[in-house]
Amino acid sequence: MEGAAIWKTAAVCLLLLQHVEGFGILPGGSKNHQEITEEALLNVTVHTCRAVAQAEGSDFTAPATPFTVQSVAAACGATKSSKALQEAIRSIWTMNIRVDIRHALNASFHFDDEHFNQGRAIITGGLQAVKAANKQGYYGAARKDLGALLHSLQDFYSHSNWVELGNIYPNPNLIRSNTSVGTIAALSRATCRSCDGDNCTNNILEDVIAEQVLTSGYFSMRFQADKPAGKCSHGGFVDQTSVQEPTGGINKDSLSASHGHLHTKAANLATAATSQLLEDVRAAAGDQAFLQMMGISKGSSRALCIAIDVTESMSDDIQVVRDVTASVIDRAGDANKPALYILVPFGDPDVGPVVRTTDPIVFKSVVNSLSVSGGGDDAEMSLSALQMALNTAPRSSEVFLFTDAPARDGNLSSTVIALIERKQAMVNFMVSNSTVTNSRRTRRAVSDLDLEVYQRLGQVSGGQAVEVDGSELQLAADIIMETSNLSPVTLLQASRSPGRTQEFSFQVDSTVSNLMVFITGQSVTVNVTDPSGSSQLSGSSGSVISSSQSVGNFQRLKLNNAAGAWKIKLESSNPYSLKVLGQSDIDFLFDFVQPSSGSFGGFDVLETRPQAGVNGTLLVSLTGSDVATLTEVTLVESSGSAFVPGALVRQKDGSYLVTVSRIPLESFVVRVKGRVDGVSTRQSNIFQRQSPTSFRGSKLTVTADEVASITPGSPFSVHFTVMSSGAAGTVAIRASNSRSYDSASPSSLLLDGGTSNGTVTLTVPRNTASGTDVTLVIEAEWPGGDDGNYVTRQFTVINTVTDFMPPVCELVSLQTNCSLNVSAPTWAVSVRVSDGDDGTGVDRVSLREGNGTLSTRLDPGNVTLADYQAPCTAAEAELLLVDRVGNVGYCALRSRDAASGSAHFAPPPLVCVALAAGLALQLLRDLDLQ
Ligand SMILES: *[C@@H]1O[C@H](CO)[C@@H](O)[C@H](O)[C@H]1NC(C)=O
Ligand SMILES: *[C@@H]1O[C@H](CO)[C@@H](O)[C@H](O)[C@H]1NC(C)=O
Ligand SMILES: *[C@@H]1O[C@H](CO)[C@@H](O)[C@H](O)[C@H]1NC(C)=O
Ligand SMILES: *[C@@H]1O[C@H](CO)[C@@H](O)[C@H](O)[C@H]1NC(C)=O
Ligand SMILES: *[C@@H]1O[C@H](CO)[C@@H](O)[C@H](O)[C@H]1NC(C)=O
Ligand SMILES: *[C@@H]1O[C@H](CO)[C@@H](O)[C@H](O)[C@H]1NC(C)=O
Ligand SMILES: [Ca+2]
Ligand SMILES: [Ca+2]
Repeated sequence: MEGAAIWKTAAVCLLLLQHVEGFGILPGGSKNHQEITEEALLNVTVHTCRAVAQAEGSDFTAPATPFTVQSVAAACGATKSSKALQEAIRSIWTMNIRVDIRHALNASFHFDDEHFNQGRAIITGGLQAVKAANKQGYYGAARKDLGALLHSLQDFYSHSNWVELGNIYPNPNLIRSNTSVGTIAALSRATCRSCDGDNCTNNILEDVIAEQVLTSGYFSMRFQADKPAGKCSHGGFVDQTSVQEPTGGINKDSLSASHGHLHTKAANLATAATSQLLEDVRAAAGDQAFLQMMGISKGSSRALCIAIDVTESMSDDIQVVRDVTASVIDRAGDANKPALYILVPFGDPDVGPVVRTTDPIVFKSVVNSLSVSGGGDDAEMSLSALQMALNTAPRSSEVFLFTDAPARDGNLSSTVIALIERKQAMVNFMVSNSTVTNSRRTRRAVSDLDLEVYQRLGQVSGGQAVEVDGSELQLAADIIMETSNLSPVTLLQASRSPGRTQEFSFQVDSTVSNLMVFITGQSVTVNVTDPSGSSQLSGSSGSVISSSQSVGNFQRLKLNNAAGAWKIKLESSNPYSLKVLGQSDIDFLFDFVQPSSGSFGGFDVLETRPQAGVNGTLLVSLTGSDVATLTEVTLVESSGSAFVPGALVRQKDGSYLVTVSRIPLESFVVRVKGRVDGVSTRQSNIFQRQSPTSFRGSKLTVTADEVASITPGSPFSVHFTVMSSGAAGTVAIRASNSRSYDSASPSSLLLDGGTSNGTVTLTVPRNTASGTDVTLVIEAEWPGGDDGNYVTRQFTVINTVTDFMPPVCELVSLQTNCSLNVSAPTWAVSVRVSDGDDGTGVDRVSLREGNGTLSTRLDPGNVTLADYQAPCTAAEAELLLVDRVGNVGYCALRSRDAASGSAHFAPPPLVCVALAAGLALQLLRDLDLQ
């Protein structure tokens, strides 16, 4: 401990802390939270896809081990979902590692200090929220809650003596609320002796082991921390309790930890426990919903989101939207079927309700049944509708907004931009220019100034704002919505205001097809040069441009695919925007992150704008290829050509931490370049991609409390802090939430000494359904709107759960007709499924094992009756019984000795399924026995 001076900086403490507090959070020689989480997620996803394939009677080939995102998506028959799967896994493990940053010193989150019941409550509370959110279809919220609770679950195996007690299975009671975690050592009971120097192999007391008493290491960074007498410490030189008697520690966080000799066992148990919990989540959700949570869908992994003005003047346009929607859905077919459909009708003052469905037929019929009415004055609530659509849409969605009116709620612009940045969503505005006549004159309903609001949002999001005559709307919508079927990648995006003549270049790789150029702006001349040097003007078709269409203020060119360096020259003095899209599997994902300290100290995904003017960090992952590598990441300012290059550090999991020397205050996009190996020519294996979304840094920093799940009925407060790295003064504050719940917050804050605190108080109405997700946006802005920042917090509403018991089954009748002289011998069984008098009720009964047929019906007493019939060759089956809060039970059906007509009916025994790693996963089949 020669480095006592080390304690002088909190930042260094945090850095060191992360090396000891829980499995590592970044890859290294030992297994860390990220690897444990990813391995279990991929495994359970494979199990689920296998079960779905079996149920559909189709073949399933498990991918080679180790599983990768690509190979799992392919095995699931969903190669187009690989980006969404990667995004899902990333959002789960980034929430997992966040626990070490946001709750570093809270023992309960890490099962330190013998906080077993508190730790278990974090897991079971989180699990209820995950199940409730999945049930409502709020998969984004489910992923966040899941990631956070997995951290604590995994820490149990590293920080407690579960491994030392000789256990070879996970502790099933960590994911159940109404059971005992085990015998926890009394506060007065000694559990450890001092280690023999550095050798801690035998420091847990023999009687603790013999009596199977649970203990965990105490941990503190404070000098002279008061550890209760005789207790084990966490260990490691940051842990100040480990120098007190009994010295040493018991954590298994890494191979070099105090109990590093047990690290591998602990990490394997943590992986098995993670799989066990995921299997429980899957059983509660059902296979299809679980796969949706993982981002896997058979068609496109994207959502089709439409916001539409339904006021009187839209009557003609609505028919166009119906037609276009129908043709987009029909053209998509099964191969490109959107994973989700979202519709937000809006007028004035009414907005919504949001329609969310995965069924194209339902969606078409909802769109067809839209009717127009009212609208009051000439402006409508278009940004409120957009806000609602963005809050509902999954990340990386594309939204289409149809209107013929200006935004009445233009003051929501900054909130909408915050959501666009957070969701990395693309918004396209289809504005049909109508006229309004008042007593004196006729004028355009949407003035140039009004249109600018839409244009700015379109540009920030990488979408278009197209203004067309009503008669051209059909054509424009057809052109713009064509890309919704393509899962497009952005190769280049730029805008100039005022316009000027400029040549842009972009690189096309051989994986790209369907090359398209979109240009908005009045009177823009376009000259495209392909890699061979041939050039062509838009408006004609030939060897470079295969087709070109122009409508309103908008042109779309389709280019002949050719890999290599392209150029495009735009000439206009009017403002214009340019976007080059193509179709390719190779794309990228990224987040701005906040390194907690140094280059290996962990990082937290930012839910705010990064700080402008100083260095910044991005976490970038390539998607859609196992053989692509990243060579360059650059921030390119949207309005000019200034750029900031990044320095790349490849991580063990294949992602890249990228440091840039400066985050611009001006709007910028993220551009990546890389190589695909195994592609023939050198020219064609270099790829370029850009973020459709524009971002910006801010000199304001906004931080807020972490919000766990919220119980409806009583107000709760979220504390936030605004800091300025520049001037002092008064900033405007705005807090909004995705559900329009009542909230109170200051309208401004004086940044005295550069910082100030505030509180948002939010009340979730008492009758709110469990699983409802809420996004809170807290914004701070300097007067004049030149600079502003925000922080978002997402949380799940959860009503108090009192039902911890799964449904049970009871035999009603069993008939066997298995005698040999019957041509197709079968057996049939009927069971009654109920959830007990105090239960929430049976939600779902499904077939888990068995190839017979199951039918269920509700009898008058609200009891579910399940009838199962199967051939005598298949004498066993198992039903999955789920109640309304997601408690999962199993019901074994057996016709063991069918020929003699006797039947065996009983709750299934504990069954151990051996895993390849030599571990066993103890399935929770005994829930109803406990
Ligand atoms: C640590 O102690 C145990 C017994 O207490 C002994 O078996 C083992 O060899 C020791 N390890 C080392 C590296 O000294
Ligand atoms: C288009 O650009 C190319 C290359 O810059 C140039 O050679 C060609 O003359 C241009 N064509 C027209 C019609 O301006
Ligand atoms: C609608 O917009 C188009 C293109 O911007 C313009 O040519 C036309 O005159 C406008 N129509 C009306 C009615 O304002
Ligand atoms: C970023 O800037 C800070 C403050 O100047 C510095 O301490 C840190 O080392 C820099 N980080 C990187 C990765 O350059
Ligand atoms: C803001 O709150 C934090 C704790 O949440 C506190 O440490 C800080 O002193 C407060 N700052 C001001 C200016 O009140
Ligand atoms: C995941 O699957 C692989 C390959 O089947 C296996 O080696 C590994 O043990 C599994 N892990 C878990 C936690 O199920
Ligand atoms: Ca109106
Ligand atoms: Ca129940």
